[in-house]
Amino acid sequence: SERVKKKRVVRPVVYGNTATPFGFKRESDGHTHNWTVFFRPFLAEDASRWIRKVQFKLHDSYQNPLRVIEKPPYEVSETGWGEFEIQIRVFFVDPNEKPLTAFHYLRLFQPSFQLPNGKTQVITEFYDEIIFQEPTVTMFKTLTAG
Ligand code: SLL
Repeated sequence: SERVKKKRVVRPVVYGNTATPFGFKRESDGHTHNWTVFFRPFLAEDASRWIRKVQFKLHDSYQNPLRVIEKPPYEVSETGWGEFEIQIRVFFVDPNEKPLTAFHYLRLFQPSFQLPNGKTQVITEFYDEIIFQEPTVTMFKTLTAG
């Protein structure tokens, strides 16, 4: 499909996870943490204008490991006991624009911060930029529309 020559559009994004320990090991399944993995634009904006959906592929030990999120916030909250790599796939509103794949290693134990209430929280997040090099006409319009 038609592309906008010599144009480049950059979208800063952030992805990562937070985790909080239960403070005990759950008898029924051995789970020890609540966690949330997320993908979001760095700037406050409605990313659904240019993101069609975000897929998070969890470890096979989870039921329905492929989680598809069609609206912001693009995130999955779960419980568990172990760390593993999550594949994040971002699909754009124009299907002619190739989906983006990122990998995030889910952290449950490090880096851990003390909250004012004495509880601990793990936060690990990464800044990145999506570069649309000669985007499709549709995508360019969507990305640059005021
Ligand atoms: C490990 N390689 O051994 C990793 C695997 C798997 C994590 C971690 C629970 C899944 C469930 C869960 O936390 N899986 O019970 O649905 O550390």
